[in-house]
Amino acid sequence: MNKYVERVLNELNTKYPNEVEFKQAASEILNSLVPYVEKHPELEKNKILERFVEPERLISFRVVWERDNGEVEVNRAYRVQFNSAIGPFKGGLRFHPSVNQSIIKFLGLEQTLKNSLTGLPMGGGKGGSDFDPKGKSEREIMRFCQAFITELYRHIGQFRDVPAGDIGVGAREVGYMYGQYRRICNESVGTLTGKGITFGGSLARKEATGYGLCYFTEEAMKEILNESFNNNIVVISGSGNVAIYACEKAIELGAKVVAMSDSDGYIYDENGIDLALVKEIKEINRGRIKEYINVHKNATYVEGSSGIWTIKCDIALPCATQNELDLESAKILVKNGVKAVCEGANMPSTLEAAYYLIENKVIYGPAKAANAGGVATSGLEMSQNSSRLQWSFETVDNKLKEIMINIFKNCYQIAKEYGNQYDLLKGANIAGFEKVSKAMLEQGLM
Ligand code: NDP
Ligand code: 2IT
Repeated sequence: MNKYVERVLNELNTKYPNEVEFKQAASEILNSLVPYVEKHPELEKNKILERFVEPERLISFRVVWERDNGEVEVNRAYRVQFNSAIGPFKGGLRFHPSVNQSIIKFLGLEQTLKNSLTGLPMGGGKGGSDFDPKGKSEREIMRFCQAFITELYRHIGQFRDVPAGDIGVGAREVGYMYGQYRRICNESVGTLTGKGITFGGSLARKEATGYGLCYFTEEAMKEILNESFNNNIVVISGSGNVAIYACEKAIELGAKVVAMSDSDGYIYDENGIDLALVKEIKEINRGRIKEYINVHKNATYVEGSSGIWTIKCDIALPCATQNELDLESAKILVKNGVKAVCEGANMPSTLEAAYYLIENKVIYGPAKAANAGGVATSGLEMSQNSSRLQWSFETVDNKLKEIMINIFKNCYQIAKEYGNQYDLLKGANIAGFEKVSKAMLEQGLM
């Protein structure tokens, strides 16, 4: 291991003993940057890695709101403004009971490299709260979103920091937050992305992460294996925004998707998932994935979501959450002949799982590259807002496809340059970091 990288990782251990997810992300990134760091002594001299892993700003705040029955609730919330060297902070907001400082920091660090890979001028940020949207009424969701923005509004802005959605935050929540932001600031400048289409949202933003994941995977299959989605069997974890639109595009590209999940369990349908039904259950009724078998009696439901990786498939698309695919799952996937594992979720594979897939010559599409289509299209939403225009679905979708193909080519090129065409993880980390570190060096000490 490189001494400089080792020292920076050791310092993180001492400073942040409890931030497990953050240190996992930092270790994955820094270890793969070693060959680049060794070629660029100016990085150590200017303490670029030390600066790169320390967020520019970390805001932690209280959110107080009221239940329908008059009960008062108190939640913790965060916004990490990680790195603005190449543009305004940009990244989603996550509402989930597991949210803590470590998770928000890992997401912010990843976002910095992801946004750099899109080729658009966006820095990295992330935020969220330990608020659990499950079981809350529509009005409770609205009151929480309003209370959240009543604190956060002072820290964001179209040129400063532009939040969007993530787990538990979709168009509904973005709508309530944007409404409150507009009310407080008295301006309509599009400060959040993922907005409704009637008030500045971009067509194809809803589909973008899932579609982009498939564009990336399709290009990788074509380049590396001279294959495509066509006639391949696909397993997708999750059944939220990313999973649903990954499923839609994979089917359109000729694949058969046989399994999806939520945090309770997974469904397996050997005839191919009925996506219209999944949309009805999850998007319209906000129900549970097990309801699927009430309609499709041939399908099976299994409690517990991690077993989904035991299903034999050609392409696996983890689209639920961090660390959902461990070494044991990776071994089963490889044994079953998987050709590609591309990540729709952020850091869904554990470090050991990712390295195992790369070693076994599986096409491994790391999250920061493979799921960058969502934030890239958020960048396109910002462009449309600034120019007071709304582009057609086709225009946005074409730009998205071009961006995803470029991201793959860039990562693949660098992976090959550094000696292993299957190490797209190294490719992505170096490609993303090169631009950010140059921008930091050129802008002086800060
Ligand atoms: P959603 O809230 O729409 O869906 C999340 C899905 O993942 C649900 O099916 C949920 O199940 C499941 N899930 C969440 N937490 C867990 C858990 N702890 N264990 C098992 N399953 C879980 O979120 P998104 O689809 O937007 O996000 C999914 C992933 O994609 C996240 O990692 C996110 O960071 C990443 N991502 C999202 C982007 C976007 O544009 N939205 C862009 C890039 C990445 P349940 O309903 O039971 O909670
Ligand atoms: O992880 C991600 O890239 C997102 N949740 C989307 C961020 C955005 O600003 O659109």
